[in-house]
Amino acid sequence: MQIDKYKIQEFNQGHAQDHKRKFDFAASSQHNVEGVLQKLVDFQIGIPSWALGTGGTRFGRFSGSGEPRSLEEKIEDVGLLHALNQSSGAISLHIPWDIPNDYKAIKALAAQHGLKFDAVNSNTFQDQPDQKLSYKFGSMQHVDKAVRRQAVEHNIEVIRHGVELGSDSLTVWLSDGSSFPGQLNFRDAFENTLESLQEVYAALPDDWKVFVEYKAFEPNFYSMTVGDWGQSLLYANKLGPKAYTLVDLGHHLPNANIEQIVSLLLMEGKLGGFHFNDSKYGDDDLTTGSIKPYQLFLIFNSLVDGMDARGMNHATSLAWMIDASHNVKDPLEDLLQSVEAIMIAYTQALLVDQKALKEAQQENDVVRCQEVLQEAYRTDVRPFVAEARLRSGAALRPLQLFRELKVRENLINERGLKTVATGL
Ligand code: LRH
Ligand code: MN
Repeated sequence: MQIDKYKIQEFNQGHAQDHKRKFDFAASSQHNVEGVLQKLVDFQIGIPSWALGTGGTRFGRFSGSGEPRSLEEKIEDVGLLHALNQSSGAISLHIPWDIPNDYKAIKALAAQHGLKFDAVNSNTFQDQPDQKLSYKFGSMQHVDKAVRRQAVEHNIEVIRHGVELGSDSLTVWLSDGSSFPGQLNFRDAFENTLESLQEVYAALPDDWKVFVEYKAFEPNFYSMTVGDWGQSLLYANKLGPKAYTLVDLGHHLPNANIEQIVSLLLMEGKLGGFHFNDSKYGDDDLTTGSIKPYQLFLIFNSLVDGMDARGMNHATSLAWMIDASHNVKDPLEDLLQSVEAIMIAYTQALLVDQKALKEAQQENDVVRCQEVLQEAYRTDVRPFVAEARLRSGAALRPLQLFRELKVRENLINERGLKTVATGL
């Protein structure tokens, strides 16, 4: 299914007056509105190919309908999102869930939808049917050199797929760790993992990056061999200038101060990118901004402050990606809400009077510091995000148009009721 441009223009005409009233009001009390809007137009978020179907838990999966049956249909689905918000201009593939069988055709299809290929993801957290050695006790940490070798070769194969598709980064998330005290020698596990990552690093093309994604627990529940930002930074520093850390918002211990972690990784020049989602307890992979929107704003405040301090281009310097799993929502509606939440948090952060905040911090005027931050957080920035969409040829209200055009019903007619997408 494709959404015709005129359907979007027609929809926007119906909402133009209401939008103009709200935008003019919002813009009247802000400065550098054009600068903010240009940053929003340029800001593109990578959509995970593994989150276009319905997810589940070990207790069950309630299948959705009209889910993509192939990589081609996944690219079409991301194309639908991008047509509606012009902020979803990239897809992040997971190998072997999405092995491209015809690189040329897949690249052409993606280009047709205005999509790039973001970071490619390796998978040594599952055993594939034709796999010789099991990853039950880990992959790059494994005590058996042959298992580590197998994991390295898989990552090099993933890089090869990425090069063919025009991607320029590899995300390595290792489920490696232990579930019981004594099961693992932490030092050996670290050194084996570092040695394996060094072999993968050596295979990276010159202009590529490798993102080392950390996670506090699951599927191992006593230790994870890349368990927190410090361990990920240790690997990235020991690997070299092409290695960075990747922050998945759901991969922290309860009450971790993620905005501080982000600020320090950025200061060190070792923050590679994000997997945006939200959570209340564990790695819940819920809709971004659905549980802790203030934390998301504070993270973007750290990002804007840190990126401007290093003169970084906001849109292109980091990998902005979503990583979510949809157990009860329509996957596409969930992703539309996540992109909206990210754009809102970014806009609020762009409106923070950083100069006033710095002055208040220098005077230890704690109350004033909070007032400056919350002035931006409590500003309804949705008219700015909508105006950026309007200027990009997208819909003023993507979710409403998604429903009015009965996109899911159309996909069901095209694909059938009981189709299941590969992924989580
Ligand atoms: C691990 C993770 C990782 C992906 C997987 C799908 O929890 O966040 O980024 O490989 O989810
Ligand atoms: Mn992730």
